[in-house]
Amino acid sequence: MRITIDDTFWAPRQKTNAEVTLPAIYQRCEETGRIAAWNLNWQPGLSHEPHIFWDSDVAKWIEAAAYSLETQPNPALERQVDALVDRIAAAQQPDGYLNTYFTVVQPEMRWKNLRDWHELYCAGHLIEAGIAYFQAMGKHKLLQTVQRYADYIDSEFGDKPGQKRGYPGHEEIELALVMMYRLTGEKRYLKLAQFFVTERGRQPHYFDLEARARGEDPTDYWAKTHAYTQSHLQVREQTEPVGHAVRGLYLYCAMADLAAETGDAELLAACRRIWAHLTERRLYITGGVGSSAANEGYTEDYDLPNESAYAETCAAIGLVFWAQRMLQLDPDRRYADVMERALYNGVLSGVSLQGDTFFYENPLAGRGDHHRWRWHKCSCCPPNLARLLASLGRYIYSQAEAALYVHLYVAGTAELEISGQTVRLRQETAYPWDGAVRFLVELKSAVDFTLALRIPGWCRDSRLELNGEPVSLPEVMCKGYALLKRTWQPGDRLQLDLAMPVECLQAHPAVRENTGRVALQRGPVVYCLEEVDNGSHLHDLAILPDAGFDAQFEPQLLGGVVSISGKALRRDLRDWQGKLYRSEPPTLRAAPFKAVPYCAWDNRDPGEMAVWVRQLAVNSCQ
Ligand code: FUB
Ligand code: ZN
Repeated sequence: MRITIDDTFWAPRQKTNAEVTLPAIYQRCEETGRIAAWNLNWQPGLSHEPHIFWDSDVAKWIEAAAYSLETQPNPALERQVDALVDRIAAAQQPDGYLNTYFTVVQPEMRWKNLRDWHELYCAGHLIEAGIAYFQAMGKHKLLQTVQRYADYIDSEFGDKPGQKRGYPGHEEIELALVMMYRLTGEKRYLKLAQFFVTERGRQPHYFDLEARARGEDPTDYWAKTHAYTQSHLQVREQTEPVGHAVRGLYLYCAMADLAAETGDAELLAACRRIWAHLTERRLYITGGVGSSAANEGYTEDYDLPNESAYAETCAAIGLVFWAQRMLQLDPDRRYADVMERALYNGVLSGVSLQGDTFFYENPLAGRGDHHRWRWHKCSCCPPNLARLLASLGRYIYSQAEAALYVHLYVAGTAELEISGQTVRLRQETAYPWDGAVRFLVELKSAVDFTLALRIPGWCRDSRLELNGEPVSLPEVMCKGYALLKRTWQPGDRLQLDLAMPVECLQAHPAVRENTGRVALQRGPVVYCLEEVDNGSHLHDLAILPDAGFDAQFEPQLLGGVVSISGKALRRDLRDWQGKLYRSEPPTLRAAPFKAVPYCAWDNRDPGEMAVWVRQLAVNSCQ
């Protein structure tokens, strides 16, 4: 499928990604030694000692560059990638091994600590980069290099005599191997992915065995539990998301991929159980995942603190990857709804509007001291964001035989082959600021197919017209999609109208911090209040039940966003002079408020921020 995006929301971000973010990441990789590491000439005493996850940062940058080159040719960028590919290929060892850290810093430790070190994780990212660059530009060099590496890994790991029965502590390679299988048709890559996934959590536990082999006591494991790496149980027995969020999400992606390729119903069932648990009890309203910094992951059900939310950008991205895979297996809007929530909120907040600074954690409240950084020692998020933004087109549609699914509303075109004919679907919309979407079906002659349009879960009033005639939505709905099965004619037109009033969302009563608070959402966009618009002490502001929300598009604000204003109350601080406690009720004063999209926060003067805001009680007791 060939996708173009020419809207006013994502297209500018893709442009910034290509023109600012990609060069910025490369420059920072260069400044920190990540590029030079591939020369394999680091020696003790020199600065920029390679780190165990550096290769993954560079690989993700190549992957992002590949997706960007696919849609926006850029000879200078292409030359830069080619030069880097030459360095990487030259760094490959005679046996096929390819890792900067374990070649120059600790060569004697190769494959000795799969639990904590990131060899297989880095390998996975390199494989993804090789595939992406080949698919984008038709260039084989990196693909051949990483395929040789995958073959070497295949010879080292498995259940044959002499092979290691290990698997990665940080999942990633599994999904990359499925991609390699899909590209090459070579079953050995699929089998290796299957091995890594199904071996996980078997007893005796591989990570304990290798700890003993290193002379360590496995009970001294710093993370205390194998749940940290989702290896506390075999994957088929797992029922909830545990441990480090990004690791888990990459594993669930691979489980979904394997279920798709092999029809493994148990893997799919495990994915569905974990998905339900995550989305019903552990998901931030922004699509953020993993509330705790201590394990970069999950704690308990409904433990969703705002200010200390970890919600790593990579985790929201991992959720998008997984949602997309679940959608391919089962086109059910529950997956697309979550994918959309993460994309418009907790993913996009990870990068500044200028495109050159990044959040690692994405809290839902702040006191003015949390800001995006130019670079972080652990810089997994920026290139992850860059590769997702550059490949956004892949998330908008999917094709299932003679059906074209539209999961996201983004102006642009999709061109695909159905029953031997080229079908071109054009979307025109100002989404997410406006819920009106026009479709134009461009064909040479009539074609039978199903066009499936997602009616988002957040939308409570939707209308659809085909060539000016109303379509009865209840009659065509299936799992949240309006299925329009017909013989499409050249020039057929559809008009979808999704009402998007401002909604006050409440959290489950078990989410302690959000008691008495609401979050504002309009369409897929979650809002927040910032000090720059509302003054400080945001905790004291209370939205009125009849707040009179007014949503206005402001072209000059934050690159052009819809802001929400309304009525609130605040306590008067002036009559508290000299007192810490008192018995008189507070004096309340009217305080109009203004909310902006969460994804755009921290792009102006620093200050407090809050997604969840107090609301004066709406209902009395019954
Ligand atoms: O360890 C590699 C990456 O760094 C993980 O995916 C992130 O969560 C961060 O820990
Ligand atoms: Zn990250």
